Amino acid sequence: MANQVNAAPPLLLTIAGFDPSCGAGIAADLKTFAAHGCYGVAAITSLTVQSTESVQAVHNTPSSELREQLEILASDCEIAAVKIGMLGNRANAAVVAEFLDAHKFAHVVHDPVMKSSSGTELLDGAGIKYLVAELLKRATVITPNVPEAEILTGISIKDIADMNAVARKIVEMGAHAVIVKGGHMERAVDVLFDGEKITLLGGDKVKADNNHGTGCTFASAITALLASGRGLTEAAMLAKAYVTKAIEKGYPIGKGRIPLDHFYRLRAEPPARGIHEVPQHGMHPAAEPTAH
Ligand code: PXL
Repeated sequence: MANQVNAAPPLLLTIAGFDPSCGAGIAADLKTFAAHGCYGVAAITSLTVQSTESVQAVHNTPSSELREQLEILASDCEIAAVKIGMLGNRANAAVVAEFLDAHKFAHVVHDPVMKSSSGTELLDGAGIKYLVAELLKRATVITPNVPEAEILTGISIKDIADMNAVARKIVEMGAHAVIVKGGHMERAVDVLFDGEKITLLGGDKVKADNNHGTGCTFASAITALLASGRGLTEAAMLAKAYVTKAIEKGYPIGKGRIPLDHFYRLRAEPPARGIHEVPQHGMHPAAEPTAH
């Protein structure tokens, strides 16, 4: 038994920022990977100072350090898929492009994080330009929310028809596939365009205003599902179902925004059967544990 080597599940890499309250960023990504039966590794683009209430500061990782983090992982592990989140600035975005070119991963899911919900900049202006010019085309799928899709394309979005137009434009701009997330709209419909066909993904709108980390979680769930062999449409649908439920089951941990419950599936389980406390005293002598 001692020499047995267990087979590893898919190994996923997240390249994102760290949120110490662990609702968004790297921590949300790793929880999502684990909840989908995958092993996550991480390279940190930025250390944020934040609580559930606000982002106080952002300290981007020096790009040479980010490069070292990425290369040591790639030289050691077989990475099945990559999820990209907050990049911080252009220098770190460029390191990521160089890394993707050097390794040609099977799946790259890019959540183009630009601002925190409270409005703090999480990618600088030059970084946004670089993302459009260089990173868009390196992703298997990019997952902007409505404000991010507006910034990427310069088109303002009022309804689902606009979301369709924006999705088509993002593919024209070089993306292989895009999911424009409708969480900011009246109806939470996501628009998926894979270069051939538009698919609308409907779902219940849950108390999304007060939640933190939904975008990170959605992109990470898609990453895990693609690495586990699902196609893009199926992965997007299952990821949306997972995020919706994780929002619904979220509980407050501080004074501000509410993180998702990434492990609601574990908590939904009834207690394991057959486990009980064994009384040691007052039993029939024949059932008493042997005295030493
Ligand atoms: O939800 C966007 C986001 C992504 N990554 C990090 C964040 C945030 C929002 O605050 O802090 C690290």
